[in-house]
Amino acid sequence: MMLSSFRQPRSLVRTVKSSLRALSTAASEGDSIVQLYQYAICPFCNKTKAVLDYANVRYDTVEVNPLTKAEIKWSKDYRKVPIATYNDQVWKGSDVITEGILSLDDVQRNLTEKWQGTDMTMDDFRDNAKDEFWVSFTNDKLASLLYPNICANYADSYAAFGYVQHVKSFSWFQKQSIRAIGALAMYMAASKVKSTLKNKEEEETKRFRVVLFVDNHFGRFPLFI
Ligand SMILES: N[C@@H](CCC(=O)N[C@@H](CS)C(=O)NCC(=O)O)C(=O)O
Repeated sequence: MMLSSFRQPRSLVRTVKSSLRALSTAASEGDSIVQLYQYAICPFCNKTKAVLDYANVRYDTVEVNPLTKAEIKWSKDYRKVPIATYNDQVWKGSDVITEGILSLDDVQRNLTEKWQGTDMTMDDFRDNAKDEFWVSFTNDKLASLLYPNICANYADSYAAFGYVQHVKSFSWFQKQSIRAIGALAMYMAASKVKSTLKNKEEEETKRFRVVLFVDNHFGRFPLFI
């Protein structure tokens, strides 16, 4: 990087700071930041954040009110979380967001640097059997069975929705209503999932416990047995 020798001290400090920021974070062509619309306890959102963190991408989260979804009212055709925006792009769903992130030049550069001295490549990272296994495990097993496990009864479900108390953008009334109604809705949905699984995997679902964490390229994953 070239610095003008006549630069004022304050602007030099600013330049160094922003250079450091650029080195330590990958996301951003310009100063754009990925905006991630999420529920804090949504497994797909947390899976996406694991990718963002691994790739050292700067992002802001916007907590979506699960009762009104007012924060994503601009998205008419896709009403789930996570959704992410970056510059003029909208990425709908965790896998699309992951692909969007991995297609950014800065991210690719940063990851390639991170893997120096290993045999990992971008192509390998995006498409290999081990990752495919973990992505489908997360989507099909972990994500779909997490809610039935944390919302197994109303008390557990109410406890799981305790996260709303920490969302600064929600009013007192929103916190109480999301917690009470959300917990009931998730408890009912969880019961439905459980009865669907009853024939197939009843015992397996009941026995699910977090027993160990497995390291993967994306970070740490809980493994249920
Ligand atoms: N295939 C999607 C699934 C996303 C999903 O099902 N998200 C749930 C929250 S965990 C959702 O938004 N459900 C609709 C709702 O809350 O009304 C992905 O990978 O992102």
